[in-house]
Amino acid sequence: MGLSMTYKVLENNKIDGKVISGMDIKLKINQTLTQDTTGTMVYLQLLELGVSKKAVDRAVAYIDHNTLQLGFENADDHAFIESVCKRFGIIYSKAGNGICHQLHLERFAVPGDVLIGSDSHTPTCGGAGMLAIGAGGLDVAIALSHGYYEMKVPKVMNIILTGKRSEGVGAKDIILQILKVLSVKGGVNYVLEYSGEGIQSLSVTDRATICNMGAELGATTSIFPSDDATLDYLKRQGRSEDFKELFADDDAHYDDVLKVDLSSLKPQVAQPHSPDNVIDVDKIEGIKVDQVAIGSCTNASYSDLMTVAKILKGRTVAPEVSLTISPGSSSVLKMLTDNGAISDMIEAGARILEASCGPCIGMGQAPKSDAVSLRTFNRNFKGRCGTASANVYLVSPETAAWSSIKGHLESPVGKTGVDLKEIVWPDYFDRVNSYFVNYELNPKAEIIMGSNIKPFPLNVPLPERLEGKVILKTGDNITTDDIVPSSSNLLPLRSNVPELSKYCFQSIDPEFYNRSRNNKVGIIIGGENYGQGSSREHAALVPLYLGIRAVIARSFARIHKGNLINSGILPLIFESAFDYEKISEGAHLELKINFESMVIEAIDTQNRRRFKLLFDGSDRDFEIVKAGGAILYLRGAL
Ligand code: MIC
Ligand code: SF4
Repeated sequence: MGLSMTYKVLENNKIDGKVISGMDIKLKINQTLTQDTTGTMVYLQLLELGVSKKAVDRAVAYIDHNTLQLGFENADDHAFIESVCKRFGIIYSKAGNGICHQLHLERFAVPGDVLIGSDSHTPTCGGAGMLAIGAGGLDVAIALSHGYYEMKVPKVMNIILTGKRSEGVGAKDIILQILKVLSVKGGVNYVLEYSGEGIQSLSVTDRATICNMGAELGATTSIFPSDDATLDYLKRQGRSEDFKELFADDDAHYDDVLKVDLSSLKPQVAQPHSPDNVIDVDKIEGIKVDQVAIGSCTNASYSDLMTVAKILKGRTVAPEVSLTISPGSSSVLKMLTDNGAISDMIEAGARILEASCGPCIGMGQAPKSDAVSLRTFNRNFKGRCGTASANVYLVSPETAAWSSIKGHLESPVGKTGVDLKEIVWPDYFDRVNSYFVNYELNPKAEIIMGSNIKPFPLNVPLPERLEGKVILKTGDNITTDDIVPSSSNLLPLRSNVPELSKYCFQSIDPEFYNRSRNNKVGIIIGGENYGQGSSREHAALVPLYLGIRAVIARSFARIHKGNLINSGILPLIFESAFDYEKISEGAHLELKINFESMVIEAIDTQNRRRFKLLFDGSDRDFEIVKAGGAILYLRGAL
């Protein structure tokens, strides 16, 4: 039986282990990326690991999230990250250069290579045939310092795209349709591998949009073949030498197959408050819109924004609508400026924002109370936009631009009067270099630490008997935004875990902080897909700081589980779903941990009820938790 693209790349990069689904594997990492809100922790941990140079071919540190400098904190974080880049020879991408995933696709994605990044949307580079995986900060620090990443070999799902989409249906509509079918947990433990005649009509940036939102499916990553379209894109980026072909074998084995017919696909919309709450736009057309925000790592490429410019040209944004546009990169912004597209957007009444994450991570543009906000972004979790009462709908750039003109949600199909089929690319994309600084390795470079940068918490080795109180019991699909919210006020605290801890679970249970503070050992009970969403390891470090030693859930999202393990917090699952129902908040649990079998016997001390829990990880993961987290484990192993 032949190999999938995923397994080919894993075979090529394997240092140790077998490429068999469910087995542990140690992978050589070619590239790493970090962004600023997770980057400070990555680099604090890198310094703690005590190495003097990086162990990957290419490492890039992007400043793209925390670019709103309301005080000294964000700028201090940037200075810290830059100083680490100087010491280790890491490429530094200055604020203003654009969003890490868009930039990495443009400048560094290499088909067939392996990238890990401290951001859940790292899989965006799968659009160019790269195996690009989002991970926790410490995993990226270990890849940077030791050159490897350890993971369970995922299953592979083949998503076959058939037919051709109609004009006005965007790549975003394809991935929204897949979310409708598979749900936010449908991709957990899978790599999604695309094939079929339908992919021929998708450019690399279309493909990147689809891979980007594989993160919302919980997938390990998503990947497209590296074919003529990939070569064409790389040529226009001036780096055809990076091209390598990558296809699955004709008789490749897949664990699952999903067929999506593009010819019958209509524009889609994810309704509040989950990316999988998807419906055809024409089923809810007419909803009055207050804000439209176009941009993010999902939909801010040259093609996306040229499509928007075409729709806006010669028209005016509806009177009560605020339309913002954030380009994905400085190069995209420059090309749109030079070809007049920005002029068309401004004449239509759009607000042009910096090339950065911006409103996607609540860095400005919080909508008014109870607003309806249409966004081309990838997440619409409640409150993430900065306004708790707002309703965020996720749509394609085509639907967003058209609705901004109409003042209400409306499908653009057959209505815009402009040709939306293919956006003609320039022979060569502009490549703005001024925001990239290529630092050379300099072990003597001084590390600059602002006063807001505090040490990260370290755990202690796991005892064989753990007694703790259930501080919180949650339902299903808890996001990392629920655990550690992000907003323009809170993002500057990403380097200051003690301060950030005051906001832990704020929107779910404002008393969580006080209850944990007054308690010694805490336990959280979670439902299905606990910790979905972002890669922020703060969602583990902050609970650790507040004394949480175990999370018992019905199931976990991949990156968050990795972050719990790296922090020495036990990720446990119920042997029987019935036990989830039986435990209540405030219960006092005694956990007897069998270090040999990794089976945990739990006793609810109030009613003496006994039940079994299982450690949700590999033998090595268990060793890490036993040691008190990955830093202590590595110290012991070296
Ligand atoms: C996000 O989209 O939630 C973020 C901000 O990019 C996160 C990273 C973070 O929390 O800093 C992600 O997706 O990993
Ligand atoms: Fe930035 Fe939003 Fe993409 Fe996260 S999802 S990297 S915040 S643009």
